[in-house]
Amino acid sequence: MGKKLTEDQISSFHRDGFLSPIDIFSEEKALFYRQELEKAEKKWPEAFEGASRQNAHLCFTCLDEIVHNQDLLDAAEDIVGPNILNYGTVLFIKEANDPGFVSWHQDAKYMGLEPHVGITAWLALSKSDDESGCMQMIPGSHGSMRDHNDTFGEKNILTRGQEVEGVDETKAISTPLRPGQASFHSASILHSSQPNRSDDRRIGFVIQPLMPPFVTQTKSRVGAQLVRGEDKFGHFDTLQRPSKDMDPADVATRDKINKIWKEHLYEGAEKTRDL
Ligand SMILES: O=C(O)CCC(=O)C(=O)O
Repeated sequence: MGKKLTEDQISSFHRDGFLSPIDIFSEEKALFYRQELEKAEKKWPEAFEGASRQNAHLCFTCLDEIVHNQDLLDAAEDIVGPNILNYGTVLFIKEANDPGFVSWHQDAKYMGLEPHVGITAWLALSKSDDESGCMQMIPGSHGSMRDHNDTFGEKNILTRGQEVEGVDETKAISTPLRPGQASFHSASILHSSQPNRSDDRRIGFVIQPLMPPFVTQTKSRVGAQLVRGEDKFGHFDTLQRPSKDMDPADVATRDKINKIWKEHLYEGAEKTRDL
């Protein structure tokens, strides 16, 4: 038994490249976070548009609290080890009956982080199931990196609309979650998600990746947060936690980090977009 995960859960993560579901907090607590997030969206709509959906945890205390949730970090520690950096976050929100989708891809392809040992925690703040477009994974596909094509598809909510062709979708496994549950996936697992055909928003808060501090950024220096243990390597600048929502200094840090992410994520692409 690990701190939170059983031996079976840990070995199934390593075998399949993902693990789901993992209980992190109650539905009531998830509803509280959803309400806080939705209040913030009403007050500062621009803080959730385009590229600002990235790293909102640097500006909003409710998201920062989730990133530092001890149950989440106990589960992550069982896979990543006792020293954990959080590289960043992305809000993947699909509105009710939203045609937005995510094509088959591997997160590690464009991030520049080596080696690919980090995990993504995909945390549900609303119900995520086949109807609302939950995450789908190809078990065991994390062994090698595949070629990706940039589609820049209008309804594709990935930065470049990047896509791996020829994925055998008959092998896909859905990872339905109730609010307050998470799935973990390897940085190199093939995954995707379908449009939201439900009448409610599908809100995924993605903490990506949680990684040991020996990981390096091969493109250019950027920041990360030490969320557990110690960092003896210093490969990343230290990012502070917000003490209140939308503090101008925190907004400036978020924008600086997102600018670097944009350079990394669009490296070699023919064009960029505000995603
Ligand atoms: O939320 C989604 O549908 C996709 C998220 C994703 O690609 C990821 O967490 O790596």
